[in-house]
Amino acid sequence: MKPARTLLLAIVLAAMPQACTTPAPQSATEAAAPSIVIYHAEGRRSERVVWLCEELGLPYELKFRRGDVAGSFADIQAVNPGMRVAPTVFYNGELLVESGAILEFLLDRHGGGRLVPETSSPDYATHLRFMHYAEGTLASDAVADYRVARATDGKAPRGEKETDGQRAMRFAEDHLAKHPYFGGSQFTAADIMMVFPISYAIRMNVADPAKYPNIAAWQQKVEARPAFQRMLTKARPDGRVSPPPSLTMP
Ligand SMILES: N[C@@H](CCC(=O)N[C@@H](CS)C(=O)NCC(=O)O)C(=O)O
Repeated sequence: MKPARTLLLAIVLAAMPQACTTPAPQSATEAAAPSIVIYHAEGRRSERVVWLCEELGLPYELKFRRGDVAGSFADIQAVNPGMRVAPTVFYNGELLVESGAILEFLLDRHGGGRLVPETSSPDYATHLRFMHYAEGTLASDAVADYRVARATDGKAPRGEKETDGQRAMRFAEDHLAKHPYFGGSQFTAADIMMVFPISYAIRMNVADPAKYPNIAAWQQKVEARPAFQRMLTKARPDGRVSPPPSLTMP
């Protein structure tokens, strides 16, 4: 073979592997965009996942029957027969339940450090405390108070002695007397977690809102966030649908 032809062949062969390689994705975001399907019921805890996705700018598909909470739960039952619960989320087809765990999972994969303090920060322990306090203490105590009242006289507990739910509200109130957020010095996913049990305790008349002025100011502030407002538009377009009955005032 003539030297010129050998050189040409070498050039062609060197170029071939590149020509056969799969084209690179257009951007890292595009490559990483997951499929997130949120099974939701209006006014329920699945709003937390929608709110977080709105904060992070993460695309998601929202499934619920507008104005029909029972229908929304029937759809959840069909895809998650073992645990009919809102939120039920499918992440690239994988089933996720427990709103706190779902938020942590999405933040680990897609947060890029947003809405979670650095582990070395003094806020980190505060953030973690309220991430878990929201369901582990406040929601469980407020729901227990509500159920006990409904099973007895149906009246809002307003005696001298605090119920467990009221004590859990006071602990949150005292925290906000010293810190602007449940995340500590900044808004974090812990604040997203805390909105549901706090509004539940107030709306159901488990706790007297007049006793929690710091909570009222915090709630106004976090619910004014554009991502919360977008969540409302998409996930609660007609307000609360079929809320459980509030306790009656004694
Ligand atoms: N700890 C769970 C609680 C989930 C939960 O109880 N969700 C309620 C809606 S807010 C539910 O699905 N209840 C079942 C029903 O109403 O049938 C979480 O945070 O995801």
